[in-house]
Amino acid sequence: MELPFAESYRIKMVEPIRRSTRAEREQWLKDANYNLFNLKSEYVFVDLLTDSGTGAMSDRQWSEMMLGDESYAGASSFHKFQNAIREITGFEYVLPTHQGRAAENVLFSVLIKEGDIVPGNSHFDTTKGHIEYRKAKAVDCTIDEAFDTTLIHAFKGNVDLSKLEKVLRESGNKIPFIIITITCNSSGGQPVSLENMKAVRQLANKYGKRVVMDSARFAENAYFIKLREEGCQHKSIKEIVREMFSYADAITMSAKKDAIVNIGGFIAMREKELFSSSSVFEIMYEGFLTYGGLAGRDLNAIAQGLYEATEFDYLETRVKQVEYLGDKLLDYGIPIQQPIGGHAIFVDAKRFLPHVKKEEFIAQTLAVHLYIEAGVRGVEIGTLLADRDPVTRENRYPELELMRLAIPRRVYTNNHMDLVAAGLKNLWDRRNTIKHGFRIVREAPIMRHFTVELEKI
Ligand code: P71
Repeated sequence: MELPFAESYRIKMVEPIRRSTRAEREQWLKDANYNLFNLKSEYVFVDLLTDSGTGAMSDRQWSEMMLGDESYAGASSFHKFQNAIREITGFEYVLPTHQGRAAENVLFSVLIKEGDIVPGNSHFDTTKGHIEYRKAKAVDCTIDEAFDTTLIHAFKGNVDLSKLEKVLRESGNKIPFIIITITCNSSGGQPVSLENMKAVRQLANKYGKRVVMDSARFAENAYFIKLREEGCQHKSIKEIVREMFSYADAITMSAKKDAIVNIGGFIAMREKELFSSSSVFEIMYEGFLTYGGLAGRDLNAIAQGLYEATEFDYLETRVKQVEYLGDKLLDYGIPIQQPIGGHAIFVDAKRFLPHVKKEEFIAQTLAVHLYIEAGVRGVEIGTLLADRDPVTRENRYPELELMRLAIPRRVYTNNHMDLVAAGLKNLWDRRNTIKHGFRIVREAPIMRHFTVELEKI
């Protein structure tokens, strides 16, 4: 008999979680104004809100926490952190930040000014937020294939080179850099190929532009390259990562994803000049250059996490669990973004709930029903997240209405995945009874999804 696949780790510490009744969940969610961000986490059984900062650190990472050097300046922890980043990414200059969006804030403070245009594959919402906050514009140049959830394509995160070149040709003087998000979260945790990164680099060179990579899930991206890209099967993950980053000038990183820590981030770059100008904002917003909003122990845990996350066995276990859930949903006939991405399952809410109008927040409606059905918390990646147009203040209706089920790293077992799949299957079986969604009662002027208050229609 062929031996089945099994996790490349065992469990040394556990955290209890509690089941609840449907009646309890209905009341809790009503009290939370139907916003899943407002729920107490103890009201959630399986929490798939995000894979960000929710991972389980290894015994080695916890050991590193104990070795943290908490000196204000020049801590050994910073040097460990810097060495790990230099070794793994190949970038010389490193600035720690408290998380990914802080890295964006610091770097974009140097690079973006009012009226600028920043093209890339689907920008993540905090990235877009930091671009728009500076009265600049994010232009989505993702390949069209990404927006058809049924279409199988090995690299649905790829940049459409002709869309990119058109923007470069027409608005070249307003473009400070091109941004590639790896993996592309907004299109479903979909990878970008090495070939595509190289081609973007060549276009950037042709027009004299920088390339920045939003690298939150760079290791998962490298795993897909190893599996899917011609000529990469025999390369190690670490070799692939070095090649990926050889096509970038700078990276922003949310270490809460592929460094498997609960908090942290960084910027890494090649140019000394850019480092010097970023350092000014680093000190203003984040802290001194050798800690940037983090404790020494956090820097140590990130360094160790980066080494672990770029091991093939870890990545295989990680991505296979996401695939396990996705395959189950596909067996039930549930529409999800395919191929299955690296960190999450994205359920196609428009195809799941065809009776709910887009004005009534289709993906949010699905997420609310899943919580009530099974105590599982997903997140809306749809109209609420897409927010209003900053100029017209009209709702933006994205092509895809998705409910994301993000899988924390090394946290849940496949029994939990079975429960999630069963909850969703129950909803799928009675999908025709769900006809109405929600209306907004209160919302913030930017990044409204975190705090929005809703009522049932
Ligand atoms: C995710 C998150 C975290 C999040 C953000 C908004 C709502 C809910 C959860 C964060 C990312 C990301 C990419 C590609 C930058 C950030 C910001 N993602 N780039 O997917 O996915 O990093 O959270 O550390 O500030 O749940 P940060």
